[in-house]
Amino acid sequence: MLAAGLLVSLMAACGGGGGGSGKLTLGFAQVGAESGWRTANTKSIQESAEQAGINLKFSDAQQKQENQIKAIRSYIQQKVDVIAFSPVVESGWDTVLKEAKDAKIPVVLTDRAIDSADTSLYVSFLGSDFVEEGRRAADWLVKDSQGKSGPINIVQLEGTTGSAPAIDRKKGFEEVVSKDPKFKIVASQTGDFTRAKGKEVMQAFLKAQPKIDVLFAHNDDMALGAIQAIEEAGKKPGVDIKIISIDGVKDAFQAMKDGKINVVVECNPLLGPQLMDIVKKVTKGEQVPKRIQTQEGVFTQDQAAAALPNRKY
Ligand code: GYE
Repeated sequence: MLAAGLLVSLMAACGGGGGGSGKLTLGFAQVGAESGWRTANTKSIQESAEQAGINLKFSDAQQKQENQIKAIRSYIQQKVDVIAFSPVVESGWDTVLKEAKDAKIPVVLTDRAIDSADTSLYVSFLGSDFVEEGRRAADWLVKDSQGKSGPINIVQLEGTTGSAPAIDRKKGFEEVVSKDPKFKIVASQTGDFTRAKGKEVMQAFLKAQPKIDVLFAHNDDMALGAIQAIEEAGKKPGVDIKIISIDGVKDAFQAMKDGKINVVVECNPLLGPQLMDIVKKVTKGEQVPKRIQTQEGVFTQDQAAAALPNRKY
């Protein structure tokens, strides 16, 4: 009886659902749940918000820009303290970000950038250098192909059309391989960053292309889907077709350990702690850098087994 009474009075004291608690509210508009990278990114944001005592409003746009715009508008209406989002595509954000600016709500771009000329529409960008990731992927191939005569036929599985990582990884990779005419990109198509699409497009590549030496996948999930297609076609992934991927999720490390992926360029999804830091700073009126870049590495098969137990995503 006593315990029950205490519980009721405690609940009464906490009434109001956290409103007026003085907690900061962050509205986060996520791209979707398309990849292992994205799942790790979402988890990092949710856990870090909790740890930082920040009230998080979270929405999943299912990879559709119109859903993200709706979510951002609803955060503006709810008068959240800060809006953060990972833009599904690069362009088409000016109108809604202008609305946020007029409402004096700071916006933080997380993971993916936008191509707007008006940089006053956001306070900070937090994420990776995708062009550099593309270059690193190609650098590995250049080294691995030393002394080999061409043509070396490459197929490319691109990320979501119009997204910053798809545009930039393609740019960085092609910038490097185009310097040597022995490299030929014989097919390049989007697999939308998913396993299912990666498999489907790789199946089509295998049917259409008489000789494929290398697959460059813009993310691990597409590479993992493509591995299934390659095996079903009776070929050995990592041997008959060399595979280069980006992200570094555990499943890709396992595939490297198994000899099926040759190299992974790391892209860190654990952006939550840095994001919460930025949220706290901007709401205090402190200056934050316009661009905050994450530190990342490149992993090859011989490093995969040792690195796997320590992977955090
Ligand atoms: O590489 C991919 C995800 O924007 C960096 O999005 C991110 C990319 C990541 O779907 O797996």
